Amino acid sequence: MARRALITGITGQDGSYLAEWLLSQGYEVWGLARGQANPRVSRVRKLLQDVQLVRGDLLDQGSLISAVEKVQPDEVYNLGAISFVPMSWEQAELTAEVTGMGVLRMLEAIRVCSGISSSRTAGSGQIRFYQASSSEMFGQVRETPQSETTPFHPRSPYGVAKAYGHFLTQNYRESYGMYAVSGILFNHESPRRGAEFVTRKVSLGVARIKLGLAAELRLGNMEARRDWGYAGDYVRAMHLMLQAGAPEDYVIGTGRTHSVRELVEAAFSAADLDWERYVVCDQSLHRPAEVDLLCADPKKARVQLGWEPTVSFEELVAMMVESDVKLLSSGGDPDQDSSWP
Ligand code: NAP
Ligand code: G4F
Repeated sequence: MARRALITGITGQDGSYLAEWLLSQGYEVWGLARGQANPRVSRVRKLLQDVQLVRGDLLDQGSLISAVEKVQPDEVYNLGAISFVPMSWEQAELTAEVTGMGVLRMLEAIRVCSGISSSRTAGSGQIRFYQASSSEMFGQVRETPQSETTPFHPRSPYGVAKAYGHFLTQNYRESYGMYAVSGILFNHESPRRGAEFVTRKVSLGVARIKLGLAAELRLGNMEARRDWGYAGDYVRAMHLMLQAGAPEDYVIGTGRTHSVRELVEAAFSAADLDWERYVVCDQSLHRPAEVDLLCADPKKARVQLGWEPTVSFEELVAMMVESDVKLLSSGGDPDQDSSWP
């Protein structure tokens, strides 16, 4: 029988790539979709026709229990979150509820549906759980590169909420013997990345300028450095983590870091444009507390899971610029169905 996976965050970037990867591996894939008339659900229905949807919300414990009961999954991937860091200052409580408490609700749904309690721990054949932890938890980094043993110092309400979810996942593993793991993923991008994140904002900005649809691109902190990889590579790592003999946490990244300035240079040069003519530094886009530098040490994943990234930073940037030039030249709207290649 096909293994069954339930993915929260199915309408997001990672949800789409993970669903495609699991379908290619012979899985029956279910996605948790929220809302009465969520416009992003139709995009999923169009792109991922073989994915089945179940209604539910990370804010609603009962809906998660019903979803787990209905799907009877072998594996649950909890990718749902408020994931845009600046929004976490504007709506800190909502971020805590969805990105933090949502992890508790999902773990509880699995625990209750599996009949696990303090006197009855998980046995073989249990549901395996993946939590989407984040390099934002390292925040003001204590060492570089960052590994599974680097202490956390989150710098945003988002990072704090992720740290809660991370420790809770570890705690359910230790308290109940659940197969529950966290992937500490560094920034990963693609042509399906939300337009609010800097890589996509830049690739869309370059495409608009190239096509004469805009005259400038306004950005915040150009000196921040990130370890940027390709989302299609990172979802393979999520799957590998749930196939390992024992549940453990892993750092996933490329081990290379670039500044926003370098990203901008690469993206404009991919379209034969001189970035200095178009980019405007906008103080209002700076954050109340910044994460200056992130760089992964992915050695454990390489050695224990055999995971390696396949797309370089330069290839990723060129892929995103090319995709957005194509999208906008054909009249596509990045916020609509057509935006997912
Ligand atoms: P994304 O594109 O922003 O997707 C977020 C998903 O969460 C969307 O499908 C959204 O669904 C869903 N969601 C939001 N509120 C929800 C709620 N109340 N109940 C259920 N679902 C809800 O994020 P992503 O880039 O794919 O990232 C996936 C996960 O990995 C997130 O948890 C993110 O924090 C984490 N992460 C991402 C990165 C990265 O670089 N991409 C790195 C480390 C960790 P709607 O359509 O209903 O809004
Ligand atoms: O693309 P960003 O918004 O991503 P950020 O904050 O690193 O978070 C992403 O990666 C995390 C993993 O480390 C995930 F957990 C999280 O969910 C999300 O996917 O910003 C990257 C950097 C920041 O330093 C920001 O200050 O780019 C800088 N930046 C400069 N100008 C900008 C802009 N970021 C955005 N979004 N927009 C700008 O105009």
